[in-house]
Amino acid sequence: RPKLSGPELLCQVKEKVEVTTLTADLQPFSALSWAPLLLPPQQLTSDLGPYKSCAVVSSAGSLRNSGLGKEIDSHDSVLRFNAAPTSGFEKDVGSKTTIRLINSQVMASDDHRFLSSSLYSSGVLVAWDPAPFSSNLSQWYNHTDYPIFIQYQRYRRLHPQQPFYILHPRFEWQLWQRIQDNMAEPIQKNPPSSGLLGTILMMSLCEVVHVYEFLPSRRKTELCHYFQRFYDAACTLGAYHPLLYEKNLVKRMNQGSDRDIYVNGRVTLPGFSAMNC
Ligand code: NCC
Repeated sequence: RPKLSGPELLCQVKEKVEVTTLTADLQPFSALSWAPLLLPPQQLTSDLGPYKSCAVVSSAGSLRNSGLGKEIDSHDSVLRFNAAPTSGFEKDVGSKTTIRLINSQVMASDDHRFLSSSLYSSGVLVAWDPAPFSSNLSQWYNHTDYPIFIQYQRYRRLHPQQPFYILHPRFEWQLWQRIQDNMAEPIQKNPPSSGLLGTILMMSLCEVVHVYEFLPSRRKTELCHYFQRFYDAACTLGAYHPLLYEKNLVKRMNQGSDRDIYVNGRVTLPGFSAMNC
């Protein structure tokens, strides 16, 4: 199989990965008592954006002492992940949060206090759960990895005004397939990390996307998160998620310079709307 160039890879992702979210009209949700009341009527991509410039802020330890906060906040829309805070870390990660992408583990675990913590109560929430490969929505609904739908219902009832979407599992696996088809070896059959899901999500909403410390800069460290004293190289290299392959793909799609990665931990990607395929 020929190795695709950066622009070819970008176009392939644009053509083959649909950024979709669950809507109230979808089976089996349309037939459940809670879902039509609580799930959004429309797709996230028809409700949000388009934005000119967007920032995706990974949670990597290498953001510490980066001084990137002002630059990150200068974007029209900023995406953050899971329990990553801004308070106390503004100098390095900024303070604007437009969208927060959370995995179902965060929604379900007691330590994150998902239902009550103020961390989650501003901006747009987007959640996802690792669905089994090639399962349909009903199979997944009956066997989610973590209780995403129970927590979603609880949260929506407590915060009825806050926009809150759930990623369609088809998006996870279409993106996984792009990684697999562009790698020479078989990769683990687990969905991509929140980092890559969020990056592609933003490419569907923005003209240009800057991703921070997904490809580690010269500040690369075993510190897992910028906000926690916990060290594990697997946070950067991956274990459950095919993270190293995700990073390989993003490196190939990057339109910025290698120096930009090295100095600023910054990758530049075009939004789908700005691509000529
Ligand atoms: O760590 P996590 O990810 O919340 O980080 C968000 C995204 O940032 C990128 N990252 C993070 C740390 C690092 N050193 N390098 C990085 O490149 C990754 O792209 C990552 O996706 C997740 O993907 O949802 C993940 O969530 C955590 C955990 O569930 C949450 O932080 C809540 O505690 C997972 N950790 C565990 O399950 C122990 C992690 O594997 C993936």
